[in-house]
Amino acid sequence: MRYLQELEMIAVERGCAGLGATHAGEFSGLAVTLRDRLDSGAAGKLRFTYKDPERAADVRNSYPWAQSLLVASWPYMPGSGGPGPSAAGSGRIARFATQNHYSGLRAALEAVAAQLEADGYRAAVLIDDERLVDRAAAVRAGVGWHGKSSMVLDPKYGPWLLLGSVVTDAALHSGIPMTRDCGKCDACIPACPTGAIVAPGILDASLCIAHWTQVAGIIPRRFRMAMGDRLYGCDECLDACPPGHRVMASDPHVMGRVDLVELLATDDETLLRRYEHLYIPRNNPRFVRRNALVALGNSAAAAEAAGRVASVDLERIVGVLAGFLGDPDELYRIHAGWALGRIGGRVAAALLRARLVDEAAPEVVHELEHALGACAGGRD
Ligand code: B12
Repeated sequence: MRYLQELEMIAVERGCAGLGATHAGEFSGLAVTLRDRLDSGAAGKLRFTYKDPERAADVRNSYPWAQSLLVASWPYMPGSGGPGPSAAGSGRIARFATQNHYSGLRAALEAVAAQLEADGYRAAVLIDDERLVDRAAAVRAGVGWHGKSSMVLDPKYGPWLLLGSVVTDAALHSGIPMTRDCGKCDACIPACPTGAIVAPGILDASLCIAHWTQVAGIIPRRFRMAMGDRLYGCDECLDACPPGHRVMASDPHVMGRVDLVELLATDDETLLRRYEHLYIPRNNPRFVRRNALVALGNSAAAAEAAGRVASVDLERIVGVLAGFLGDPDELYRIHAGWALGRIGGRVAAALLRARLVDEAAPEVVHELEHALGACAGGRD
């Protein structure tokens, strides 16, 4: 117990909210849960822990010597502020990604691992890894409880926590899971714009906006309007969570606002450097630009509807979208076309009509026709 307290001190001194321990045995029922979600489509398109459910459900499959898991939570609020007011041409990044919040957690866990190694034990740091379901480990180690949003919460920081573990062959006392739960509160469930929390504690990733900002390919049309001005991630269920409100209110900083027009003019190398802390599918910046096109259309349409955009700014935005409408990359033509349809008006309609004359790709034609219809009738 004393040894665990010493290790917790190392983590807390480096900024962790807490460190708990649990045995390294299998998480019962987890492999079946992962398989069920894969089979039903609720895992969405991201793989990570779903790549090999049996492996992710028992860390000893990856580390046969493992005896214990030391699990830390990292409060990234205060320190991530909020996105501030929206404006035409401005997008937002979810708070967990406004900067590399994982680096502090990693440094803390590496210090814990170094101490274990200095004391003759084996140790490996696992954060956001395919080989461990971080939330299952955190709950069993007593560092938080499973919220109805599926986030792990603690009483002080609510859901504004990142999680990570050290696997070790030291046999450390197991933590006691928190007895707290969300009680009658279910504020997160109606707060989700796409109904992704399908039952208390169960997220259907295929309906989650954060998921669609992080996968490759075309964003299905029915999620594009719901994305709003989000460039990456989504915080709606976290924002709505009462245990997190105090810490949110204590952070006045405006962070995570992005100039979408500037982003769309930025070269690949610069974008990859700027967002190296984000998970970008195939490390390909075209997926960041795809998100930016959707967010640009939404932000301009919302500002126009509210009478908050100067015509010169709107013209500039329409001009940027028109440029992508002629791009060789179909992905850009599809999302730029949609964004023009979202903004609507005579100029957007004329641009879409002109593009349709030259467009040969059937999927793009279909999207552009839909966008033209939206210009006329306000469809999404
Ligand atoms: C894939 C993934 C995603 C996917 C799918 C998320 C999901 N729910 O599975 C997407 C892209 C949607 C996503 C989104 C986000 N993610 Co993510 N993601 C992951 C990743 C890589 C794997 C998650 C996983 O294995 N899920 C498998 C399923 C089975 O686990 P689960 O959903 O937690 O399921 C548990 C509950 O359903 C619970 N349960 C079952 N029945 C019931 C019943 C009740 C009543 C209750 C209360 C609970 C409950 O038991 C299950 C097993 O523990 C982890 C990192 C990792 N290696 O673990 C990060 C991780 C979960 N993500 C994280 C974050 C920060 C986010 C976002 C907040 C980012 C953002 N702002 O956009 C959102 C939150 C959306 C949400 N409400 O979950 C953090 C969560 C920290 C925390 N405090 O919980 C993690 C742990 C990363 C990290 N190392 O910190 N993520």
